[in-house]
Amino acid sequence: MSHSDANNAGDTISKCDVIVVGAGFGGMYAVYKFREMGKSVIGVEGGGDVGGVWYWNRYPGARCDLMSVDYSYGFSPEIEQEWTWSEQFAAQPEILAYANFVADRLKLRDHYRFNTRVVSAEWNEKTSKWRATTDAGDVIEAPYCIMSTGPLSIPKDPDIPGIDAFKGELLRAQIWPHEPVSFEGKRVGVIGTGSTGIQIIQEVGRQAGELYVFQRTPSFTLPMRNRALEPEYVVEMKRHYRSLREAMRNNPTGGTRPVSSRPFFSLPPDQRKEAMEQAWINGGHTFLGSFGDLMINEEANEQVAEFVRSKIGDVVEDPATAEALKPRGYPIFARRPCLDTGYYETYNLPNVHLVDCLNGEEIIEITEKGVRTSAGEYELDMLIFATGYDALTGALMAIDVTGRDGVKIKDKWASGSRTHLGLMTEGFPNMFMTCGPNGPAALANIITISEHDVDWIADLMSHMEANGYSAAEPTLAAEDGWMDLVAALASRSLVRKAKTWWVGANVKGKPQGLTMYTGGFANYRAECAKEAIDYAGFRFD
Ligand code: N01
Repeated sequence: MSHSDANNAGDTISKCDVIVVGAGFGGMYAVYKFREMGKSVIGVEGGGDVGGVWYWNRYPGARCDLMSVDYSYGFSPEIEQEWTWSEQFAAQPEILAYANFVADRLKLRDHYRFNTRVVSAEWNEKTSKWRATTDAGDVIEAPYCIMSTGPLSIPKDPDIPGIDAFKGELLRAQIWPHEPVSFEGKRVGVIGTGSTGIQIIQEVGRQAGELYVFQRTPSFTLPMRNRALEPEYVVEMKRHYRSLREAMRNNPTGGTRPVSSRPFFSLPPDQRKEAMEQAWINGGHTFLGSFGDLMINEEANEQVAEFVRSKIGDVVEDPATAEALKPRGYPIFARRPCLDTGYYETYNLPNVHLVDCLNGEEIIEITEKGVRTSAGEYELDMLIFATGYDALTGALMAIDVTGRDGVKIKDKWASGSRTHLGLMTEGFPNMFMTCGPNGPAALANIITISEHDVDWIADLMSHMEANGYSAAEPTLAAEDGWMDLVAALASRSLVRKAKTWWVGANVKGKPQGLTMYTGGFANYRAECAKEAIDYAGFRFD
């Protein structure tokens, strides 16, 4: 069990074996796993309860675009049997209910300090311990520190002057109010047309008096084709969970989505068209499962992009609006592909207006009354930001992390994140990340990755304890090797060709580039397993 001492200043120092930062799916599993290993664990979470991004993202229409069978834990056969998903793609309230169910069932809340943020973490070389300080002034000491801070947890406001001037209701998708919000009869503006904006627009467009969508870069979105799960199917799914999980672990996406090795141009044009029509009918991310080279063959990618553009043209009645909604200038799937339910149809409603901020009306400022573009002022009662996150590294960089020899993570990563396997960074012993930068996070199922990462960390801890080591960190050579591999894979991927949070382009001054591992989850797992054979890339003390 953890215990507390008084420090010199008279404040309380809590001591434990493992500090876990975050109560999203990664942090929750970490708390469970290390507790089951007999360790004392203290978790710290900024939100008022468990759920991570699903605790905060309560905006209308919030829903996961991975199937619920994929987007759930695989470590507990009991939980798999006890929990029943109602839809193929679950909505935020159901996902949050699931997180709460798991927390109750495994008694995870007892370990957490909620409404509390870690503001600094410092490695003490003499004691081989991390010392974390929270915004409540508490100090926690432990040999191990797990950063389950999430790739999408630091909201990003748009870089538009005048945000504070707006006198109407200003809402941020990433920290949506807990109370119900009414849109009825209101003039609502939305800035942001990524996955979040698309979900909000298709929902609020049907409720608001008038909806103005301020679109800078249009996203490609594909039909979700969500459905209720029939009880007979749920029974089948529960019976086959073990083999489904096994398949997920061996899949590049960390999910059950089929993958294809079929090159686009291996089929004659009419059969390619047929395959695309079928993918459109099937919905979800099935395009990526229909052809194997869409992210490396630009011409193949463009043909699929043009197919989707033609579908937009079929749905949207006003030709100018349809044209403005058609994404151009970057490869399809290089910006996070979205899944929607009637998104393009929303623009056929008389109260929904697209403001094309890319090829017409640039946003100049936010005013007391609304949004001023180069064409004039839009008066609004409510303005919604769906403008994304300081992603991948933002949450870790928001903590003042100091490693060996006083080196700060924000200095070490000033030109970009550097890790070994996305799990650890040289100079920061015993600090682990789940879904960390330079891993496959964002390109594969986050819950599968989190479970994998926590299990891998647990194995390393067991190895250290079996050998009497108190500190472990990757060697610089291992880190260099990993970063070289990440860069080599990235150089082939079309993902680098769009300006998105995936490449750090959405935050001013952030180092740019594709530094996620693009080799797929199954290969990532194999790389991590290879390291765990002898930990040749590690230095132990
Ligand atoms: O954020 P984003 P998000 N003026 O960064 C616009 C996951 N997710 O919250 O591209 C005008 O993708 C910006 O425009 P531009 C998923 O992984 C999943 O939507 O910079 N516009 C862009 O349109 C996703 O990728 C699910 O030109 C401005 C938008 O804001 C990730 O979260 C649901 C602007 C930001 O898009 C993040 O998605 C929701 C400005 N000054 C989220 N500044 C599902 O599972 C920014 N924008 C379904």
